Amino acid sequence: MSEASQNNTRSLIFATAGHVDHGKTSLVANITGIDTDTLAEEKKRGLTIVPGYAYHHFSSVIDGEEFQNTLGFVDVPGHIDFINNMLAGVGAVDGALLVIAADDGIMPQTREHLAILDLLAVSRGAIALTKTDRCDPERVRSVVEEIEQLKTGTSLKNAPIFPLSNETGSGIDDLSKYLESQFSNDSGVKTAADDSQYFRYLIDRSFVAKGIGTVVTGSVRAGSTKTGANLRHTDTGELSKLRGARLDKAELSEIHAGQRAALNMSLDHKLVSRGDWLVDEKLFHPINRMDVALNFIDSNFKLHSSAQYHLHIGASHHIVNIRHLGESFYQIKCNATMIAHHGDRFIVRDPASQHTLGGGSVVDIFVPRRRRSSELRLAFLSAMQNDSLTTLKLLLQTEADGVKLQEFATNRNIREAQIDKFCEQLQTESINYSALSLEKLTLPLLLHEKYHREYCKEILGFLKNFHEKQTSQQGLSEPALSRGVDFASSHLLFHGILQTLLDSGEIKRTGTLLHLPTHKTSLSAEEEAFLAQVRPILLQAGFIPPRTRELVEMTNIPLMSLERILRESAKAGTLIKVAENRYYLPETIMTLAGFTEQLAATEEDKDTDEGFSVIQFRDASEIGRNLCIELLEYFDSVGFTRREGNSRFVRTSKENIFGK
Ligand SMILES: Nc1nc2c(ncn2[C@@H]2O[C@H](COP(=O)(O)OP(=O)(O)OP(=O)(O)O)[C@@H](O)[C@H]2O)c(=O)[nH]1
Ligand SMILES: [Mg+2]
Repeated sequence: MSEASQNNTRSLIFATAGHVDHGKTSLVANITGIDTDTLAEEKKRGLTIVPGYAYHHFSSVIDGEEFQNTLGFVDVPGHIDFINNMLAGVGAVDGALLVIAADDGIMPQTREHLAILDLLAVSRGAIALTKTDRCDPERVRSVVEEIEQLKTGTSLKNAPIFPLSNETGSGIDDLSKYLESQFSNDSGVKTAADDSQYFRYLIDRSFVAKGIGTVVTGSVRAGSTKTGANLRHTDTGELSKLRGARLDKAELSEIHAGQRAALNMSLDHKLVSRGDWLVDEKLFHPINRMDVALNFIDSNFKLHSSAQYHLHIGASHHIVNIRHLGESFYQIKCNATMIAHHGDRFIVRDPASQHTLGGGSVVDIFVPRRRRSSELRLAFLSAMQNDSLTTLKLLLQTEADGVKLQEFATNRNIREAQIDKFCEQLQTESINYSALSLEKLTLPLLLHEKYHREYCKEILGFLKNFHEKQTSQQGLSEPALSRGVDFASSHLLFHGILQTLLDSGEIKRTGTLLHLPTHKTSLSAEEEAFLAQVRPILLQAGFIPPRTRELVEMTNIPLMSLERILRESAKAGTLIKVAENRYYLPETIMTLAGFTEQLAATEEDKDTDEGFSVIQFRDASEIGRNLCIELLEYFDSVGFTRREGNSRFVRTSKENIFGK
């Protein structure tokens, strides 16, 4: 096959399934001409151990247009000992070929594999009844009847049954034709690049090819990419370049969802294992916990929250704890990192990995730290079970904390352009919301207008009341205001709401103090005179302003009066009180905040995640240790920095706290 026009290439991947020795590998060989049992041990023992891969290429013409189609096969082992390999093989396929030998009939792994396909919701498929050459027609008829019963109520209930013989070749053409016909029924068969999702590719093997370097094989589960692209390897977090791609023997310059492909990557092959992913940088999000919808085969099954279960997701296998949240929702926790997105299917097996217990689909990879099984959270998870736009509408109605689009998009693997389309649709349907830009998030938080208005009303009402009672104070700092209105949600959300009020001019900021625009404390003549005298002194002193007692000497104002005027000035926002005996000019605090941001950024560049210490702050600023502590505690108190043990982190940019 030469390089095909990308828009007209289509792929479907089928996994075989069924009991050991029932003829899966023989059938794939009959359809594709490829023997997938390539390992010496597989040849010696006459059975499949690891998944094998084979392709059947054919072209078809629809409405005068020619398509290049590829039927890919993942041939899995049937032997119970290799169930893990079977699970890795069926983790990312479009359809299944359940193989049952007419002489044996339905056997344990027939049932187990069908149950697994059912839990993975694989509904496209066919059932091959092999070895009919060994049985009389009566036997074939009775096994067909048994299979009809077996598949009832499973995801493969509509899969037709094809009696055939791998030995004589009878019946194989009918099955091949049926599989080929899956391409004319266009449901779910992707052709051109899918631009609504980011690229994600599931790796099943990696090796070194002579003269080429690391080659990985696997399947594109979403999106598309071109050679030359940089992709994130999920296990190491390394960025690696896609040097070339092949589909079977054809060189491709672009690959898209639904295709299996071998990729030549600039990665050390020893670091790559089955189950790792290559993903668009924007999608990279390893997790340790996820909330899922999970069904157990045995409805009486009792889950033990301390037990360690086996999770099979994509092509990887993890040891996990499972906790019931409510209804059919569970939380899965893993010490190793997992890669998953909304809708990914998985299988759970018992602690001894002897039985398949159940399976389900990922609901949310952003798990809240608190109230993990609250009614609100369960309602959130239920809403998440809808298509993206419906979910977004439901969440806007119910989430008083708003919907973080960034998390919504990453969870569901939705590209920004597609998110924009959803937002346009909300506007078309006159759903009113505010888009708050939160720091560190490229996509905004959407807050329904009904909640937004309520928050604003509370904040404005509180400020009005405050001004009436505290006439001499210019306003409150952001944390004080948040405490004042008893804001229960994150400071990021509070900050976003304040920003909308600042933007609309409904509130103003003087220094660190937030207030209604109409409110202004008037300075007495005494205070004006005092400021005129003291400002130059403070300006001159820079980062280390004189203490109150020193100011007494410098200004000749008696201590008691000086303390009173300083207090009044701080309330009015013309000076900032950092410690009991130390006041700063607002602009000096702003400069110090800028200095702090730089120090934090330098430490962040070191990638240690440790923030900066008082000692580092002291050495960099040349301010005495005690004053450093006072300054940093002040920064903590106004919400600019955050302390964790001996480390400090900048919480938000200085403009957000001290204005521009
Ligand atoms: N007579 C007859 N023999 C068959 C047929 N299909 C497969 N066989 C034989 O059955 C044996 C097992 O076939 P395989 O294709 O390796 O079976 P499998 O399902 O791939 O086995 P595992 O991968 O180990 O689960 C081989 O000796 C085949 O030649 C058939 O339709 N008729
Ligand atoms: Mg086999």
